[in-house]
Amino acid sequence: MKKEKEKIQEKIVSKPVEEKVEKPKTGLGSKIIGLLRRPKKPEEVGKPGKPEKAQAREEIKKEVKKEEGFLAGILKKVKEKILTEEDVQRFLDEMQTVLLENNVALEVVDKISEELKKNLVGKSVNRKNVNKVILNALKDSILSVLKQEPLDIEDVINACKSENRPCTILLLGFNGTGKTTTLAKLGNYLKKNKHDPVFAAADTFRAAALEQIEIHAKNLGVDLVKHDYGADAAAVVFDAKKHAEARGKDVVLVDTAGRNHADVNLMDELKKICRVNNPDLKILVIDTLTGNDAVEQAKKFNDAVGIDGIILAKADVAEKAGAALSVGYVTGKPIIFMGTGQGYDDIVKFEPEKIVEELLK
Ligand SMILES: Nc1nc2c(ncn2[C@@H]2O[C@H](COP(=O)(O)OP(=O)(O)OP(=O)(O)O)[C@@H](O)[C@H]2O)c(=O)[nH]1
Ligand SMILES: [Mg+2]
Repeated sequence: MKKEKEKIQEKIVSKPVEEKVEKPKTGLGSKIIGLLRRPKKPEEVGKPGKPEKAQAREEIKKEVKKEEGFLAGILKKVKEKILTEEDVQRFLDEMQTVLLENNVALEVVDKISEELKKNLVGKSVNRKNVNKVILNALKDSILSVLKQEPLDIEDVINACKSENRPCTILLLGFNGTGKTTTLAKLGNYLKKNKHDPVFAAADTFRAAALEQIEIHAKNLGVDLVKHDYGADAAAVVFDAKKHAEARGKDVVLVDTAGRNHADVNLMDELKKICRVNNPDLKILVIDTLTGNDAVEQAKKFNDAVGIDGIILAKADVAEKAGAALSVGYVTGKPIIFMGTGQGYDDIVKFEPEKIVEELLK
């Protein structure tokens, strides 16, 4: 009798998590959720009869009919399952591929996998809830890589105010990521929140950069401090700070030239701007459309000047945001805003919980 019972238990324990086969959908969320369903093995396909769960239950009932005491215990085993390393690994293998296909950085994929294993292996779950349990654990692990120490720029501005000095916020990053547009959006956002910013035109390098920021300053009714093309960018910021002090402005928003992190001269110029002016916040603007290079950019700019936060521009047009979403984790610095269009109001606070819901819906 004992042998019989053992055989039945083996059958139950080796039973697959889920038998349903679903048509693949598109998108990161549905792809990952799709992974929660294991397709049938070829030898299982086409087998006639009842679903395995019902079949197993019937067999148990037959075998232990007269032993009512055992029935409850065995049925519990039918309902519950201990997630093994193998169960979790099977899901992880495929999930990792989906994340990598969406440009999520390898170290972030490793971190998510490690968290998932830690939270799931050995966990006893009701078979009906296996998918839900894995999905919730996945949400938690993605959230843990998206969430860094929060940063509210208004808190920093107010802290400077209490010291009776303007707050200097510098935007920096690779060529064309969206720095100047983001600066204009921040100016608009701060004005709406009762601040009084001044713009510093510290991109004295790229053709038409001065005219571009001049238009934004005029449109928004914000003071602009500028020198000529080729002027020392550090001196522009210095003058803008003086201007803010003299006029009682509480924020200096600094536009810097786009630069390749591998260009030593331009990186030296950025270091000089920071050394001379000691900005209160150095914010890296990342183009969400950038692929894996976004992670490299974030690391290099952070190593060079020590960034405080990140803004993801062009989030409205990015399909594979995995790399951009990885930059917070690889630098340990928070993503604070996302650019969602080309208009002045197209900027939203970065809320990791919302992003995770969006990714996995
Ligand atoms: N769709 C969309 N486009 C954006 C966003 N932010 C910036 N852009 C566009 O991206 C392009 C480059 O923006 P800029 O602000 O000039 O970028 P930059 O980093 O200042 O460029 P350089 O100064 O040349 O390094 C422009 O066409 C902007 O309109 C955004 O959030 N969404
Ligand atoms: Mg610019």
